[in-house]
Amino acid sequence: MRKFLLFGRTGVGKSSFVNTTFSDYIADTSEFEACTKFVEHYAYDSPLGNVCLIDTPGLAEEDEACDEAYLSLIRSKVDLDQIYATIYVTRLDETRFRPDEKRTLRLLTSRLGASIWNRSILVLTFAASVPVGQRQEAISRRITHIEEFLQTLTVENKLVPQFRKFHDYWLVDNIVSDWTSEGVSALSLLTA
Ligand SMILES: Nc1nc2c(ncn2[C@@H]2O[C@H](COP(=O)(O)OP(=O)(O)O)[C@@H](O)[C@H]2O)c(=O)[nH]1
Ligand SMILES: [Mg+2]
Repeated sequence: MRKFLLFGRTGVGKSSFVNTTFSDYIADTSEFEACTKFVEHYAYDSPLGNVCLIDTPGLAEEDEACDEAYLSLIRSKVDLDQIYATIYVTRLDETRFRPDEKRTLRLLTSRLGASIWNRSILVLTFAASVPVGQRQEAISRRITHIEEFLQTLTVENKLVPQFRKFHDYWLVDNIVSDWTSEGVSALSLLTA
């Protein structure tokens, strides 16, 4: 069973991604309040293979103390050695590289260890919210911001292993289904 650990800020679409992947409403999602207060394991025996997605509480929802509590919860509920890959979820349609995202990346790295990025996938949600003509530029900008930040963070703090790049990048829209004609199912990527 391949286990994937999802993390990212509140409202970026982590729980929705679980639903998109399993094509069923199993993880609670919410427009108004962060609703994942627990670390939830969703396992699915698919014809393509057995996959487990671990949904976690959204970070950067309130203050840093709240984030610390969520990270302790993740540490106590998840055996990081058993994780096949981590999935960092963030929105494609944010134009600025926001301070709360930097803080989230810094906290994740310092509390869970730089090795969480060893085999990590960057999932960019809200793809349909960016007009087609601007999508490629938005993708490059988001990837560059996040990767350069993690590279600098691990180098300056002498963290091992040094971050280089994400293993893979997936463009997702959890709500709009007809935004691209080139889509493949998330499940096929997770089991590939
Ligand atoms: N348009 C659009 N809305 C999304 C997408 N992903 C999530 N949402 C919406 O954003 C809100 C927060 O999503 P949720 O999955 O609860 O985020 P989480 O806090 O990261 O688990 C919900 O209202 C979702 O319907 C997406 O890819 N596109
Ligand atoms: Mg959630």
